[in-house]
Amino acid sequence: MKLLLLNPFNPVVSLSKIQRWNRLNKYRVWKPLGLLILARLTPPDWEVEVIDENLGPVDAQVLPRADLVGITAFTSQATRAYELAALFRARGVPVVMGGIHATMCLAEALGHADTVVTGEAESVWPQVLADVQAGTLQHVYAGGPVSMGEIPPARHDLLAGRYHFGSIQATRGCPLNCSFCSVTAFNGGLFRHRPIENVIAELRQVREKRILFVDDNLIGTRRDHIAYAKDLFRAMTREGLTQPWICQATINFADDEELLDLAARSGCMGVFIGFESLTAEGLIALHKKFNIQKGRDFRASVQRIQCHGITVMGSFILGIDTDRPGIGATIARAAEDCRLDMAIVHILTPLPGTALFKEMERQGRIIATNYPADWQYYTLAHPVSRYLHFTWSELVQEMNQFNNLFYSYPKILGRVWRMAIHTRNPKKVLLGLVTNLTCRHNQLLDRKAYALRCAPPEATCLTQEIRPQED
Ligand code: B12
Ligand code: SF4
Repeated sequence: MKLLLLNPFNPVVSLSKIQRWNRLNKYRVWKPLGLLILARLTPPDWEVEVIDENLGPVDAQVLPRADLVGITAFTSQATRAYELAALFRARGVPVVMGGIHATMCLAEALGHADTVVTGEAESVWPQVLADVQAGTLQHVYAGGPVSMGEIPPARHDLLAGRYHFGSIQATRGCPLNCSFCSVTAFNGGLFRHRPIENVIAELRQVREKRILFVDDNLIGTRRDHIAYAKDLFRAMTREGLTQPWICQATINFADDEELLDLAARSGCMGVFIGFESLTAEGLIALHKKFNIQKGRDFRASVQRIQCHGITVMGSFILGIDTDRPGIGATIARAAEDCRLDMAIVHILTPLPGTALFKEMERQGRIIATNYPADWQYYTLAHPVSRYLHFTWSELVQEMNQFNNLFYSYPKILGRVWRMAIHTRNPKKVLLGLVTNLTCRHNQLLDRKAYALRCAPPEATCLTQEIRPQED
């Protein structure tokens, strides 16, 4: 039996549109860990092939005939995922979909696939395959939060050599529940940890020289979460598994010197932190009050992390109801003042399943609703709703303003110079330079996409009607 597992590209951000010689590409693609776990869970009487379209688009006509096709998708990949599903189903091949989008939009996904697996798939995937063989495939299989000891090591041997970073996961879920984030809706309210010995055993199997911990929040927020992270980092160092790694974490990463020291010793070279908003009102609107607890000083926090040779990438959200015109430049200046090594700005986007989606839908604010075609714009780089103080083009201008200021060549060089001072490590400096150049290049691609997509007439800001009187 032949199984094809597919990770679709998004034509709006697709690498396949980018010149193939561009050496930055390897830094833009990330191993699809979920599919590599499914490959591991697949019994040996199935021949498995994993295809990541981000490495080059699939031509369904020339692929060998499969007995089953499995497709994963974030929301922004759903448009292409459904196209692929249609191509394979037209050839009589059953298609099963899974992942975050199919879980959050089950009824929609069932209209495009023979079967949908919702939630985490470890507990149900062997049954799906057995049912295919028995000819008794069901429409829906409900996975769900699995016991963390059940997660097998991913098939790291597949797609080896194509990515700059390997990927691994130690925790699932997040103790917080920000209004714009789908993690808690998908992984459940409990923040769960894999047994450390399983993570260590899996780390030995990663082929790439650098590692991305895909965890949404590797360190968590409570004392016991942080104790787990410390034990994990100690075990990595003890076992000599100290290849460079990066992760996502909340800002409290900065608050524990021992944690930072253990992370750095075990190879931590960078952390991605969601700052989201510069104001208390903005953070409250996003349900992320956590960032302002204990009178948090962002700049001091960033510097404490950098003192350990760890670079900090910050992310911010644009278009919150508390944001006002000029916010793009304000964020760029604040990110510079905080001495962030990299920064990225996302447009406030209602992703299905989030509190934000429900709220904006209730208010009738979501206007990119020509589904599934419009899902491809849910990349957080495109406006998809109406915003309180910005029209679509004003929001795009704010985004461009941030990028012009933060990713100008002189600013990039200044940051790389600072990185050289605080890391004293040429490899980290090189990675910092490449990441900065990649962010600069990505936003140039976004601009091309903005130019192709005209704002719909209803893309006014919510305060548009009162503007003439204001003027
Ligand atoms: C790593 C990562 C990335 C990597 C991609 C890696 C990759 N190739 O998969 C990068 C950096 C490229 C990325 C990009 C984006 N990401 Co991202 N990303 C993640 C992250 C942190 C981890 C993904 C992961 O590996 N999880 C671990 C694996 C094991 O879980 P899984 O993929 O869900 O798979 C399990 C199940 O879902 C299921 N399953 C999955 N697929 C399938 C398929 C079948 C057939 C079956 C049966 C089962 C099944 O089985 C698996 C085992 O249980 C997630 C958060 C999260 N917790 O998942 C966000 C997340 C997926 N990303 C998100 C977003 C929004 C984006 C972006 C749109 C925006 C951005 N700038 O970040 C872009 C997308 C750009 C595009 N191409 O359109 C959102 C998606 C929400 C949504 N509704 O779409 C998430 C959930 C984060 C969040 N805070 O909400 N991301
Ligand atoms: S802290 Fe990050 S992962 Fe956790 S809920 Fe908020 S945005 Fe999601």
